[in-house]
Amino acid sequence: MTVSTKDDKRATTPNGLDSHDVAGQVVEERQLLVASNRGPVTFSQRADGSFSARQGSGGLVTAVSAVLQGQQAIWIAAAMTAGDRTRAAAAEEAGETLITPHGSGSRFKLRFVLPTTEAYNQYYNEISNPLLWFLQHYLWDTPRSPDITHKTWEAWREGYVTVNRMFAEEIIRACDGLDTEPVIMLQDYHLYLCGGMIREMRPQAIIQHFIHIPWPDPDYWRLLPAEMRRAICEGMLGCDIIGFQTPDHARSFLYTCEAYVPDVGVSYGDGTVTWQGRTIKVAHYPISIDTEAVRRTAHSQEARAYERYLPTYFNEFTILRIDRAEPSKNIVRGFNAFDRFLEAHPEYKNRVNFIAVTQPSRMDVEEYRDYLDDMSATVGRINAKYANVETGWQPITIIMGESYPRVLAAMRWYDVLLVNSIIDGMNLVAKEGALVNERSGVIILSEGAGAALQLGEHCLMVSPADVEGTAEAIHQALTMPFSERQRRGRALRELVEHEDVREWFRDQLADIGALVQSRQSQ
Ligand code: GDG
Repeated sequence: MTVSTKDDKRATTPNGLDSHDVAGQVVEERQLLVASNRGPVTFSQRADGSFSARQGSGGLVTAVSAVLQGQQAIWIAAAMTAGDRTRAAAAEEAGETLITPHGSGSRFKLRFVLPTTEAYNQYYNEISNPLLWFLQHYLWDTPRSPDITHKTWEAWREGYVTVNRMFAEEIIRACDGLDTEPVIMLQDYHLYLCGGMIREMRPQAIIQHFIHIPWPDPDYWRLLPAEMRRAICEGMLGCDIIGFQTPDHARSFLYTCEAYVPDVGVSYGDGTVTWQGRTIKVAHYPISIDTEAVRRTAHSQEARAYERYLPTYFNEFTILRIDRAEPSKNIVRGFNAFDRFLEAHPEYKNRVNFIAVTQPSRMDVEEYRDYLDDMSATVGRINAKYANVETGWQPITIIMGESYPRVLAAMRWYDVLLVNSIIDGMNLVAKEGALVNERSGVIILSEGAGAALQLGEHCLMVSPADVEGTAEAIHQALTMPFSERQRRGRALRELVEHEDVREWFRDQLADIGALVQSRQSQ
């Protein structure tokens, strides 16, 4: 088990790591190799041939970039854009194995995996997102989908397996030539097979895999053919430590291994799986945010520039939501709940605005395009129903596009933040809102968000499909006495301040350190 205690979590470096403790020693002695589908930056080539690097969006990149700021880690990612590919080709031509993302302010270096467009498309747009993400967020309308066909199998073999192998091989290349065994930290559902592949090629490897998204019950995994779900579990069991956001998801993984992997031993008490002569630790590490950086960005010049135009969207009361245009975030039901609230409480007409800051996401997947259409159609319907031609009031505005300073600027002023995900690994927006909001805003939080475990007590909790209950929560939030808003707001802020993303990182490293020590003493 973890050997560190709260007391020895002194923050002495930018990462909160102390070379006197186990976590600090790990990074001092060993190279960190982080692998994720999406890299920390995407490259574009300027007219003069030079490259610019731009930080990507999404919860994983936001969190992992934060903890790697001060690390000389190597980040292995798939080249996702034409700019990435050109940058990788330029590096190869120059004989560089590692790319330094100039301008990102980071110390880490990058190595790209370069699958063919076809293989990448099968891995990302046929298996990872429509299949695995949908499965792990219970998004299927099961009487109708999914259909696992020969095309799915083709995408699995030629896409998912192929790209996972490319990642594993690139990681092995990055290990070669290092004096000490590096620490490999795999990220998320795109790389389930990677751990097993690395283990085969390098039995002594130290591998940790963190899953940012939920892990459903074994019954739901049955919707995948036995060969696929078993390959996923066994691939993951190639690791030494498997991390989830919540104890429930960790437990669910143990159940799934017990159900589908032959000859495993599962200890629910210890949180371990024994398989093929090794013991794999399964634990939970709730992710959080880089509180200092989030505050800094929320008050940066770039964010302040939005102070002029964002308030034009606000009203006496402002409800805010911030998400990728993503079915699991339950955006359409959130709009419907607002519609129901206005029906039940017409006295709020003209006085409350709902702002949805939305980033189009995974537009290569049909369900995502359809979902964005559903969002627009719902907003159109609700706005047409209530719009007031005399005052010019329209209840809902969608602000589309990508800008992290803008979302943080908007979070400073909400009265209500709506986070009603169907299910969510954690949900960083809830934590960012809790930290930067300056109006003692109330957070309406889904019971299905991992964040509920830590923040739930001070939020208004809703069941994600409960449109009526969400409408009532909106009313409760808007009529809440200010003193109660303040009390809740303060409690939320303090909670987030005490659970920085560095703790998430540190706790994982401490467990890796303990593992390395126990191996050395054997
Ligand atoms: C996955 C899991 C888990 C928002 N708009 C922009 C932007 N953002 C930032 C937010 C937040 C992040 O992106 C989104 O994080 P979430 O946690 O809300 O959601 P996912 O992207 O689904 O993340 C999730 C997370 O991984 C971490 O483990 O919490 O459960 O699903 O920080 O503020 N960032 C940029 N531009 C925007 O327009 N750059």
